Amino acid sequence: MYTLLKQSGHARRGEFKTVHGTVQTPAFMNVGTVAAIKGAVSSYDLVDLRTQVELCNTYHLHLRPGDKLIHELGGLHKFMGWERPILTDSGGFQVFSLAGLRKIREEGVTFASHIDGRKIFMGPEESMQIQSNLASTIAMAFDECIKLPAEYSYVKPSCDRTYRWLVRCKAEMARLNALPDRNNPHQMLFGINQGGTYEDLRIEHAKKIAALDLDGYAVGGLAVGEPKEEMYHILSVVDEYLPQDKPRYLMGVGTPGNIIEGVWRGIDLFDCVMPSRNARHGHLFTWEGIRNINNQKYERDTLPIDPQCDCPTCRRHSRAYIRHLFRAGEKLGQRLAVMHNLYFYNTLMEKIRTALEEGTFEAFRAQYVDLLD
Ligand code: PRF
Ligand code: ZN
Repeated sequence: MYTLLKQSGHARRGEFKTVHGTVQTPAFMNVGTVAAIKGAVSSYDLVDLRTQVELCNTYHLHLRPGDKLIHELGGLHKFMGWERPILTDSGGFQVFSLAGLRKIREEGVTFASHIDGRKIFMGPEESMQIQSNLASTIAMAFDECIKLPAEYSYVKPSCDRTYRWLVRCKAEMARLNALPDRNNPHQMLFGINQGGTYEDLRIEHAKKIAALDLDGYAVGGLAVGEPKEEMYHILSVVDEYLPQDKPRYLMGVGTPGNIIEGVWRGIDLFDCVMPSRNARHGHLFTWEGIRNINNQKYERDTLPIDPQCDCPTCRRHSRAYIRHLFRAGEKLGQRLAVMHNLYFYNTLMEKIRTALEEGTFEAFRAQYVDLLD
């Protein structure tokens, strides 16, 4: 259940109650695709990093180790030792971005596994069944994420089909939650708005999915190749059609600047591989801008990555040490860098929440939106 605590323009400070605890929003979900954060960051590290929600992927976990096994072992929370909320993405995006040769039909999608090429079918019912076995806190609807730019004549029928898939997802989730052997019989379902960059399709789709009274709503199909101004425009367009009393999630976004602009336009939840992926390449976020720790100039630098940061890495280690670890190819370098970047993103959200509470978000936005983009 979502409670709006304070609104400033379109930006929202809220609280989202789940069976696995309450999420303070706006929040950033940390991506652990295969039930692991890349860079050897554990569930107990995530507690230190003040992570609120972890995101895992239906597609990957279905292929390996298999959702039936995770169900037998008591669900994803128990399996990975994480007690706070978990959101699972539906496979809708991964099937379209990772899998080989696919065929889309009304029933669902046939595709080849990126692991062994094995042919697999996934439709709305299969996606819900897998996510129900995983027993995540929040399941995402099975959708088609369209690559942009795309013709109206492609987007319109795709969007209509994604709506019909959502109706099937809702019915299947209700059926699954009523089964006697579920590890999370209170699993929530979020719908996903699609429509490319076509305003009329976005609005029509948003209205139709809002009427289904789901637990939350995502805006999908953005940050897939369009200029960021187009993404911001679509967010402003759909804002008034998404229910005020439900959380809104912008999928796969983004830079700190994108997040600030998303919050500005009424978004509550975000996820992105950027903090962990960039960290693994030595690209570190700081309150002074982005630093590449591989740079020669850090050779003798005894300061922490960010003097303003009190993450587990910055509390103990110098830039010189982390640079050395990267140059020596030590995995520890990546781990320390990922911990810092995730902590940075979680702190960014905390600062946004405080700014919203104190009525200073407009100034915060002006200060950081370009610095952190
Ligand atoms: N759909 C799903 N997952 C997603 C997206 C989407 O459109 C995106 C788009 N940025 C990221 N992850 N199911
Ligand atoms: Zn730090």
